[in-house]
Amino acid sequence: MCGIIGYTGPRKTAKILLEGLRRLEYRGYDSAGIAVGRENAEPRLEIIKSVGKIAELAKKMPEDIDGSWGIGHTRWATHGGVTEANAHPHTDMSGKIVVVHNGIIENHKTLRTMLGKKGVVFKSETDTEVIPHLIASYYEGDLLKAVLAALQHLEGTYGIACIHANEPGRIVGARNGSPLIVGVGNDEMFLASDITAMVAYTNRVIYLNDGEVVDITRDSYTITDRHSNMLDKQVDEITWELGAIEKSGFMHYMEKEIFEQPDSIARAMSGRIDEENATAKLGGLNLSRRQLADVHRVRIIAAGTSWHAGMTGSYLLEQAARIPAQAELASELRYRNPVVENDSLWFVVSQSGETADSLYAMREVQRKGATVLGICNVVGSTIARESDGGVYVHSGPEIAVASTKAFTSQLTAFYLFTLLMARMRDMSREEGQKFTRSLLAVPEMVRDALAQRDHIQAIAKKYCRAKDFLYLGRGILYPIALEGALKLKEISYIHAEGYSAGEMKHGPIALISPEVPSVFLVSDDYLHEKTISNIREIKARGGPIIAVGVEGDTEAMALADDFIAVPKADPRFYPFSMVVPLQLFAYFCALELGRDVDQPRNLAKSVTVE
Ligand code: HGA
Repeated sequence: MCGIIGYTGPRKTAKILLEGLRRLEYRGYDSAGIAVGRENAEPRLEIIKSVGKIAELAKKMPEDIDGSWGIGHTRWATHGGVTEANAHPHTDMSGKIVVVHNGIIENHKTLRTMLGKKGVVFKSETDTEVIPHLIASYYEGDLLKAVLAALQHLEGTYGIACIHANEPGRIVGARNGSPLIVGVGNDEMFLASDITAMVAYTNRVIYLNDGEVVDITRDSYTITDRHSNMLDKQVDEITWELGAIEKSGFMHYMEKEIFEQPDSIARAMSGRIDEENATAKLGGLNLSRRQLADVHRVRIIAAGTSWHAGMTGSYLLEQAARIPAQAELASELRYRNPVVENDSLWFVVSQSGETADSLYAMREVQRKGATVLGICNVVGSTIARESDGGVYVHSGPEIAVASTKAFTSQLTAFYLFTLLMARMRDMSREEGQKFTRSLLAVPEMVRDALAQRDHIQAIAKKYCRAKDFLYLGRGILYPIALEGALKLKEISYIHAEGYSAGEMKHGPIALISPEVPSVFLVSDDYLHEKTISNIREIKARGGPIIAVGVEGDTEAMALADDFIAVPKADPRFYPFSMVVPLQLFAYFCALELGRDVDQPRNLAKSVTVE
């Protein structure tokens, strides 16, 4: 959350910053600002801020604004309302020291009082503003030294970028808990919260770790720890290109990402299936066969959509590999003083690999001796680096705030892991081959589900004015019902509840009326009849039914007011084909209601604050 960009070099700085912010906008979009430095006889900084999206900031940008270094920020407010005064960058009293910040300074009240006593007058309500004032209190002509001294006082999380009007071309950055990446160009340098902001200019990056500080000019960088000890850091090359973060003819990133799923799922399993032995190859787990054989329980830490992927994974692991498994909400687990058993293997699932709740929960269980594997999309992210091993899902950049393709790739990772574990236990080669064939057929299944686009759009048009929805499923489709409801809430702002269909009669059925549609996920497995009974219960009370079911299910078709068919398959794999119609349904409802699909209100991608 919150996006930071810094640039120093010969190009038009304001343009680079604005472009970078547009790419980072999915991280936060309630207000934005930039500071650009000009190297004249009397160097000066120009600061422009605006409430609203980057487009609003762009409108305020003077024609002639230019400079050779600067920083920018797109905000998702945590402390202080959405106002221009609270938008970043923030400055010290002289206006010469300028800071952008991602994170939360937890001791900001104490620091405010301390600085106030020294005569500092604050201009904003943010926690961030203490940082430039603190730096100013130590400044004696060297920005790096002053930043290092100021950092000693800060408690909480931060990724910061800082400039001084009198030190042209120099940017100092520091990281503790919020991502920060250095981009190394030819005669130019970048600093940003994520790679998307600079991939148009360089593919050479350095990932900063917590506790590291970087000092850049257009042709140099030095990285130290907070005690000025020099660090020798590796420069990584990123392999994906600009096209991966463009809309490529689609109206929204979300639509593009939904339609990319046959490819992204195929990528997630590419090179990881051993057809000969009907098992999976997951080199990144860093666990021996013996260690894997000793796993008696799996626990999965995640939040939001990733939690739904983890929950689906837990059902599958239990069913197919006969390993007890449980998905845990990261924000709950961390403060529950969790019991870490010796024979448990832990997973942490996070698209960005930066989700604060999941990261802190992971650290907590690692502290208690757990081995934690990461399932992440973003290569080099904090969770990917700090976990004990894991699986990259290779979805490619996911820009829409509502996750779609990362979800199905996370599912793929769990299906691969289940295959591996099951084959080490009770699953026969023959059964393994059947499972493998089904897994390899998933991209095609998803393609078939996507072909229902127009039909789903028509259904969305019919129902999108409803105020409340219920999403209902049983067994492995229960987490998919939760995911469907979450998608609808996130982007259309329609209230939706996901429930286990069997749980309806224990309370939620009281909500049923002709105004409250229920979306049912109907498998053709051992739960089919039970689910059909649940549909009848709703129907008897006048509730409209939209059913996502299997081709040829005449019973479900006859009962439902609207039916979306997916091809018949091994029922364990329906989570893939059934989540796709729910993604499309949410997308078309949001579109019909004129919502901001890619950047829904109050949300941001990559939740890097608790
Ligand atoms: N605390 C700062 C930065 C917010 C942030 O990082 N959000 O993700 C503020 O409220 O401005």
